[in-house]
Amino acid sequence: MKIKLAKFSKSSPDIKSAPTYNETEFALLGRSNSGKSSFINSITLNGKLAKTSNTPGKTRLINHFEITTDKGLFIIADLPGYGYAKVSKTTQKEWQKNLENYLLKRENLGHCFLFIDSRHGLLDNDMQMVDWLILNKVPFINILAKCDLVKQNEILKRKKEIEYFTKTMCMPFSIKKPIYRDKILDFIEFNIN
Ligand SMILES: Nc1nc2c(ncn2[C@@H]2O[C@H](COP(=O)(O)OP(=O)(O)OP(=O)(O)O)[C@@H](O)[C@H]2O)c(=O)[nH]1
Ligand SMILES: [Mg+2]
Repeated sequence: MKIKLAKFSKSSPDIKSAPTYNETEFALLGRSNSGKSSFINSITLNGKLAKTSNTPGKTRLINHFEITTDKGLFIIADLPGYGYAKVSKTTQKEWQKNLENYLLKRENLGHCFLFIDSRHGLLDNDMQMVDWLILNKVPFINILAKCDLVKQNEILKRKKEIEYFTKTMCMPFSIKKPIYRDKILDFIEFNIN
């Protein structure tokens, strides 16, 4: 599958103000700083499309992107990262509720991509997210992000651990290694209408 055009659509605070689409949407989910926005830039080969940062908590709104390919259009939703330590527990809970509401009600949602930093593996709040996704039957796969920062045997170990715990596939990814990009695009192509 070839990307023809990638366009930012809109930032929305919640599902009510989000743009509606008939096309399949992939929602990026995961801790703050796990590499979600960088993934968009890497997949679309457009380094400036989504804002990335060394400071966790960069993405605080739901950002939609429309991606035109030779196989049709698909949507990416960049969701606010969870586990951002610098905000109060009450605010974190509010964000989490907002996130869950989005995932439960978004009609064109295909799969969630759950981002896990390969250096840390599944942390407590990731496990809670996984439990919630399974309980609510929200389809997801895992993205083992920043794979360039760990050794090959570590990648395999983490991948196995994650697949065992989540009972769903885990795809390694790195913005520095094009081979992973091709595999994700194959997955998306297979899952768009
Ligand atoms: N080495 C390496 N660094 C990465 C990779 N992906 C992302 N990063 C870095 O990790 C940091 C965070 O990336 P973001 O894409 O902004 O993370 P995010 O998940 O969107 O974070 P929030 O918006 O806070 O939820 C940035 O400094 C990126 O350059 C990767 O594959 N390899
Ligand atoms: Mg981000």
